[in-house]
Amino acid sequence: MGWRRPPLLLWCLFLLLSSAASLSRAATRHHEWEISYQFRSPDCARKLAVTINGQTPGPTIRATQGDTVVVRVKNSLLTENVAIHWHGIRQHGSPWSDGTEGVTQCPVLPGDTFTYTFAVDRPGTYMYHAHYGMQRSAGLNGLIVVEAAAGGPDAEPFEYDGEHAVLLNDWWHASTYEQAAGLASVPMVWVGEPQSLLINGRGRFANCSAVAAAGGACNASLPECAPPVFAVVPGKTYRFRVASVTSLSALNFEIEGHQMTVVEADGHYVKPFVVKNLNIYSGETYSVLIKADQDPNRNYWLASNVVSRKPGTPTGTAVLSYYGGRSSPRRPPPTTPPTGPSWNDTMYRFRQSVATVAHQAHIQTPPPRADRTVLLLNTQNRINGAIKWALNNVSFTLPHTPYLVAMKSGLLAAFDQRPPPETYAHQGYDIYGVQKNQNATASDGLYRLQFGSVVDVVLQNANMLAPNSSETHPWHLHGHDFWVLGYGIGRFDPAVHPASYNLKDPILKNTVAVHPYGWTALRFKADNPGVWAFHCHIEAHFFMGMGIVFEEGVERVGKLPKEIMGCGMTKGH
Ligand SMILES: *[C@@H]1O[C@H](CO)[C@@H](O)[C@H](O)[C@H]1NC(C)=O
Ligand SMILES: *[C@@H]1O[C@H](CO)[C@@H](O)[C@H](O)[C@H]1NC(C)=O
Ligand SMILES: *[C@@H]1O[C@H](CO)[C@@H](O)[C@H](O)[C@H]1NC(C)=O
Ligand SMILES: *[C@@H]1O[C@H](CO)[C@@H](O)[C@H](O)[C@H]1NC(C)=O
Ligand SMILES: *[C@@H]1O[C@H](CO)[C@@H](O)[C@H](O)[C@H]1NC(C)=O
Ligand SMILES: *[C@@H]1O[C@H](CO)[C@@H](O)[C@H](O)[C@H]1NC(C)=O
Ligand SMILES: [Cu+2]
Repeated sequence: MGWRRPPLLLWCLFLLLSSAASLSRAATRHHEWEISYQFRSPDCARKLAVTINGQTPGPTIRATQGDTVVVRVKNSLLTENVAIHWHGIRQHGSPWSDGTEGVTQCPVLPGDTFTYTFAVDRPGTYMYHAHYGMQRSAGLNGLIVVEAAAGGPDAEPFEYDGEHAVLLNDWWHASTYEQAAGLASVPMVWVGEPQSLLINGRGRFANCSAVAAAGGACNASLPECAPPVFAVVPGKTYRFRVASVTSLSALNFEIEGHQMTVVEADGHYVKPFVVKNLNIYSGETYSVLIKADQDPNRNYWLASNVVSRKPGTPTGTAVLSYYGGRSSPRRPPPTTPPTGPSWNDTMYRFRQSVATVAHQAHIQTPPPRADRTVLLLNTQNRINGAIKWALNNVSFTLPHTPYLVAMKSGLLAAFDQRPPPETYAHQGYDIYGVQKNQNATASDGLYRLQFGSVVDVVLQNANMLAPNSSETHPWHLHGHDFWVLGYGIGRFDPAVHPASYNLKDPILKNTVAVHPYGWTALRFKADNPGVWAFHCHIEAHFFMGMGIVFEEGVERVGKLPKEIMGCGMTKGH
C-alpha cells in the first residue's frame, strides 16, 4: 500500500493548511455598549428611550460565519436592570449568554457590566433585544447580520448587487412601566394599538401638530424622524434584510411597485417565491430580493401596515429612491402610501406561512418521528381576577432564581418541581367557544427533555375571553431552530393531522405564527445543553404568562460564569 502514501500526505497537508486558513479567517468581534435612558423622538414625539451608546435602534452587529461576538454591556440605566437576548443565535456551548432574565441569567444591575460571548455559526439575518420585563418596547433592539463564509457550503443560493436592512417596529408613547402596571391591574389596562410604526427607528406620529399645539414635545421637522431613504441603482438587484422587533403588531411590508422574491427566513434559505406583500411577525426575519426596474424618475414607498389586529396606527413609511433619477431622494413619492391587504384576511397570511419551505439545495431532513409530543392549548384566562394567557391552563411566571443557576446548583426549591401538563382534553374542547370556567393557575415549572430526543410541539390557538376573537401569536424558541411541519385552521387532531406533516422540505425557523383558531406543528432536537425559553413574542402576552421553558442536558453544561448569578436563592440557603 506504499503507493498511497504521497497522496495521503498531501491530503493531510491540504487539510492542515485549509483548517489553518479557516482558523485565521474566524475573527472575534468586540463591542462595548453602554445602555442608558435618553430623550429620543423616533416618531417626532419626545420620549425617554433605552439606548445603546445613545442610539435606538442599537448598532447593527456584523460578523462572518464562524466568528465569535463579544459584547461588553454596561448598564447605565441607574434604576433599572437589563438583559439582552441574541435572537436566532443558538448559543451552542454558551447557554449563559442567551440573555433571558430568570431563565439563563440574573439581570445586570445598574452600574454593573456583563459580557456576552457567543459564536455565530450560521449565516443569516438575526436580531437582538432586551429580555427583561417589557424593556424591549423601550427601544433596546437592533440587527445581527452574519455573512456566509466565502466558498463554504452555506453560501447564498442567490445573487444580488447590493443590500439594505429594514428593521420594523411599533412604538408607544406610554412608558413600559405604565404598560406593565396596566397589564397587571384588575381590571386590566390594555396597552392599546401603537402610536406609530417605525422603520429603522423612524416614524411619523399622526397627531404631532395637535400635541405641539397643546404644548407637548413633538416636532415634525426634526431630522431624527425624517423618513429613511433606501437608494438603489437602476437595473441592479438588491437584498433587503427585513426583521420585526415589534412588541405587539403583526406587519405587512411592501415596496411600492416592486415584487419581492423571498429567499431567506430566520437564517435559512427558502425555496424562492414571489410576493407583492410580505407578512412578518414579531421575532421573524426575512431576506427578499427586489429588482430596481421601475421608472427611476420618481420615488416609491416602503410601507408597513398592521395586520391581524384591527389597525389603529397609520402606515409606517420610508422612501425608495433611484440613483441618477430626476427625483430628489427626500421627496415623498407622488402616491399615497399603500395600505396593504385587509387586516383580517387570515387565509392570505396562512397561505404565505405554508409557502415558506426550504430551498431545494439546503434541505435538512427532519427526524421521521418524535419521541415526545407536547400539545399546547393557547387560551386567555383569569387568575384572581387578573387577565392572563395560559398553556393547558397554566400561566407561566418567571422564577426569581434563573433556572440555569438553580438546576446546576441543585436548588430544587427555586421553582415548582411539578412538570406542566403535556396535553389538554382536546377531544371535547370547543376552540371557537368562550371557556365556561376561565380560571387558570400560575406556575414556574418547566419541561425536562431527554437529551438528544426529538420533540414535537403543537400549538393550538383558541377563542379568547371575548366571543368571536382569536389572535395571531408568533412563538419563538431559544437555543434551537425547529422544523415547521404543518399548519392548520381548526382543532388539531393527533390521530389525523400528523399524517399531513411536511417531512420532505420543511423550513427551519426560530419564530413561527400560530394563526387565529389555527394550529402549528413544530419538531426540534433537544441537543443543546441548557435551559431555553419558548414563548409568544408579543411583549404583553409573554408578560401575561404566554410561555414555557425547556431543559435538556443541563448536566452537560460546563462551569457557569459567576456573573450570571447573584439573585434569588444561593447555594447553602
Ligand atoms: C389623534 O387625535 C385625535 C383627536 O384628539 C384622536 O381621535 C386620535 O385617536 C388621535 N390619533 C392617535 C394616533 O393618537
Ligand atoms: C423643530 O425642529 C427644527 C429642526 O431641528 C427646528 O429648526 C425648529 O426650531 C423646531 N421647532 C420648534 C417649535 O422647536
Ligand atoms: C374584516 O374587517 C372589516 C372591517 O375592518 C369588515 O368589514 C369585514 O367584514 C371583515 N371581514 C372578515 C372576513 O371578517
Ligand atoms: C374563579 O376564581 C375566582 C377567584 O379568583 C372565584 O371567585 C370564582 O368562583 C372562580 N370561578 C369558577 C367557575 O370556579
Ligand atoms: C381549566 O381549568 C378549569 C378549572 O379547573 C376547567 O374548568 C377547564 O376545563 C380547564 N380547561 C382546560 C382546557 O383544561
Ligand atoms: C359569533 O359568531 C357566530 C357564528 O360565527 C355568530 O352566530 C355569533 O352571533 C357571533 N357572536 C358575536 C358576539 O359576535
Ligand atoms: Cu401572543
